Amino acid sequence: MYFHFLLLALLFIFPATLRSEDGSQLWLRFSKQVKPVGTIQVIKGKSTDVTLALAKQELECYWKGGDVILKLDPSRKDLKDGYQISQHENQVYMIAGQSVGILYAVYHLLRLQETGAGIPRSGLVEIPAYDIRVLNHWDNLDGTIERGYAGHSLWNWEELPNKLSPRYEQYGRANASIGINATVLNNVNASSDLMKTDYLKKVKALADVFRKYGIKVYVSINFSSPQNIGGLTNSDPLNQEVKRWWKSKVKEIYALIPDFGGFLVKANSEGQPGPQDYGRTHADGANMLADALSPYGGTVFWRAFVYHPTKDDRAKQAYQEFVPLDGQFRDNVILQVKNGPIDFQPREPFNPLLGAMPNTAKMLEFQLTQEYLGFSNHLVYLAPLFKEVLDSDTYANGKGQTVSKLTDNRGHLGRKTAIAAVSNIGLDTNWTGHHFAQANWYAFGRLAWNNNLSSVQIADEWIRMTFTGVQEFIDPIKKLMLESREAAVDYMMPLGLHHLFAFEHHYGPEPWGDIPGGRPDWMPWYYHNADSVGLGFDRTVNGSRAVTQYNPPLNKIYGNISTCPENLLLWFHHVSWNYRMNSGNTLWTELCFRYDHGVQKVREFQKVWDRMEKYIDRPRFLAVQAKLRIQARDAVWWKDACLQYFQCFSRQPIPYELERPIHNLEELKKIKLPMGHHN
Ligand code: BDP
Repeated sequence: MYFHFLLLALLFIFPATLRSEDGSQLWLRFSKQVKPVGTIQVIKGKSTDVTLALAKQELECYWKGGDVILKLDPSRKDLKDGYQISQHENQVYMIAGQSVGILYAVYHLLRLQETGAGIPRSGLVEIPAYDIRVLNHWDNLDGTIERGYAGHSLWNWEELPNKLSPRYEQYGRANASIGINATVLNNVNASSDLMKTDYLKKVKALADVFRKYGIKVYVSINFSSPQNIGGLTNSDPLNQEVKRWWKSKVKEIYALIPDFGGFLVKANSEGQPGPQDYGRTHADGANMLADALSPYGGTVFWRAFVYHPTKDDRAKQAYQEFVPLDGQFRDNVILQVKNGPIDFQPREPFNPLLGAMPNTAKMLEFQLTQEYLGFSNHLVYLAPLFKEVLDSDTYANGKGQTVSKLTDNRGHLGRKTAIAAVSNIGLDTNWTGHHFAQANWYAFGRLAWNNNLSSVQIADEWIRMTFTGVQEFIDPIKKLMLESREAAVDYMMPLGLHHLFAFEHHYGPEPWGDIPGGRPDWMPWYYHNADSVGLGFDRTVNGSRAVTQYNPPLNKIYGNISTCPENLLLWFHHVSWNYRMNSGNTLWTELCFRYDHGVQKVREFQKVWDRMEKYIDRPRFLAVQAKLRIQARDAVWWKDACLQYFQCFSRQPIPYELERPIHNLEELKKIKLPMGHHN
């Protein structure tokens, strides 16, 4: 008994030292305070809100400052689900229109506490940049995750709705702490089964857990559901019976989940069914679902990721398909557009659709799961990629129309705004496989809340909360994180190269990849076009003309080899091996230096990391160290594979001052499974 008491006391007094350092707590590593310092007062009128109660509880547990007053003020509609925080003497005053705003304010306060920052004298007001800040899970009903590298799905469909894993609460809390307020539970390559009543009850069970955290549940639907599970003869969106089927399905859903968010739809893309199967347009399909959802306030996210194996450049197809439909979508449809015109490559120009279709609500889709960035083995901090896209000027209607401005609450058409990211989380103890991949989940939430935040600031916050406030750790690790995306671009696909991935797994290099009779637009040669003359995809007016989808002056800037940014050069141009780059190097030499630079960077990251041993716990230190070793080996693999393969065309030596290849090209061609990746 006494022993137990002692143990309990120890746990209470030394939580930080006894805490298991397995990454499971993410950035939420607040230590419990022993004795409350101040009082927490709630002014809430008649509300008996669980979210408010949760907000209060979080403060009571972790707040080490003085008195706090939480005030719900329904008249403050201007705040949306944001909040206002001010400070008078030793008392913090927080106001929000809605209870979720109070919860967000509480996490803001705790973040300031953990990072050692203070509340500005003048106070602060936070209003989210986007209304819907949503994670897309590509989780299948059998528990696997498409492109998931952090274990199985969090959702245990077999045990639901009766058994609720404690992970569901933790998931809700983690998302709420960064302002994420929506989740799409299942894969865009959707099973119709999810629309069956048994499954909808499971969805309801999850929605009931997440509600407290301000998170609304959405699902991906299979467009052929009426036919697949409803017994109808087709799923034609203009068929009255089909419309009725969806209407009654939606009614059933809202009876179970009154605040259900809506549907995400991948239609007529990569073999998925859709309205075009019946000669209808994407607008016909989206509007039919939108009409079913609209009486309940539901939203349709209609994906623009469509392309077909035609003769025309894949990068052009979504634009060609959707631009003629501008203005035809219902108000509760948002077109969900991947950040680039191809597919989540290490670097793409922004998707030209984002600067088109002025009469259609559009939202960005990012990918947190590192399908094309080394899975959960490579340390790649993605905030710089997100910022690059958000800050891109589309020149829609002149200068200054950035992607963020056109998609967030400043540019909206009186409709809801949204931003999505494909999740990188699974059942792994540390949620994301790589401890540093947590930073990408964190960064997405923070940018969805405020797209003006900088990559530096987000990294700084995240490091302080996740690891330590010691400056000797923060400075070098922040630098490493900020350089990591460019390093990955360099060792994988520098200068605008893209899609050199192995077809089977998208992990390692396969620039030689070719499946006889396979779809050309799934083959690396389709993208790199290496030949004896040079390298790259000619998308100028003399080539595929994809440049014409960009607003002036971007069409000219990208279309002219001497003004095209070098980091996108081979995206837009077929460039001769001896072309002079800005550095004075030829294209071939520059390519060699870039690949080498990427490798050297990862070697440097290893050195930086090893010096950090004394500042953090051993388990996480060792885990990251092991991952960096894999990344370093992979970087060399990429460099050796790509340079030796392209050398067959350039017929020039790798500059002699650079490290020589250590792999034999023919051996590399035999690799079938991702190296270093556990299956
Ligand atoms: C590609 C993935 C594929 C997804 C598809 C999509 O390889 O698994 O289904 O995107 O976004 O990146 O629909």
